[in-house]
Amino acid sequence: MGGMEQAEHDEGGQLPGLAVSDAGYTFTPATTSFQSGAKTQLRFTIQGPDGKPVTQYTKTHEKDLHLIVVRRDLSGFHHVHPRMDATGAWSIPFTFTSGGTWRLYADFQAAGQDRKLTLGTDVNVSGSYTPVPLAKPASTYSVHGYDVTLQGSPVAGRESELTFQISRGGKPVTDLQPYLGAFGHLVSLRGGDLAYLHNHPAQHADPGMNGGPAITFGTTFPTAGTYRLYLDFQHAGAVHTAEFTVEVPS
Ligand SMILES: [Cu+2]
Repeated sequence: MGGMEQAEHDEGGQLPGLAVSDAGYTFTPATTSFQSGAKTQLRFTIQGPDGKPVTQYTKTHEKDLHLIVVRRDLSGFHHVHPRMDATGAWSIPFTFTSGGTWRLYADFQAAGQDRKLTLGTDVNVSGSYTPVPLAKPASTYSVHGYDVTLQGSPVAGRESELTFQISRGGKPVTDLQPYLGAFGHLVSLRGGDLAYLHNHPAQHADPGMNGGPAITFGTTFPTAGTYRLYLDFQHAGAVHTAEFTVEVPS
């Protein structure tokens, strides 16, 4: 799958994740109104250039489609993998934990297309809503007993190297497990418009390999600004997400 790695960026100038429709493909949710705290199904199709739901995909990172769900204030990040039926209808059980406007991103490559697309759409969730201010930039994040440290000095407009060091109980974790073909998946969302960047380490990870404690990414932040970074990694059979706010200077 190494050949699929290049098309992380839209070459047309528009950043991924900002449009509901691109290159003839449209992200079509079955409903855009939900209730917080209620078990529901997220259902949607990707409509193709012929107006019909796409049923054939090229796998990227072991999945036909990756779905990112995040509240528009950048809290409550989820990276999930819905199932598709024979008609091209995708669904996954989901519970929105609070009210507010939430953004869905579908990250996929339609069969026969030479690049990935990330389409985004908003849905509205009723229920109590307290905006969460974006956390101040910090280089460490703790989740489920893991401490994750971010090193790197990102700049706008060219590739920056970001390294995450993962430890647990003060000891470096050296047996990270491959998760969807990589030791880490990094989604970055730009504050203000929620433009979407998705990166993977250069190194491909096969089942049985051990990774860590460092995971390094080459990431190009398109502009100066504030970004929220979400790093998914897998250890001891569980996937964890570490979050960072990063200020990219002009
Ligand atoms: Cu995914």
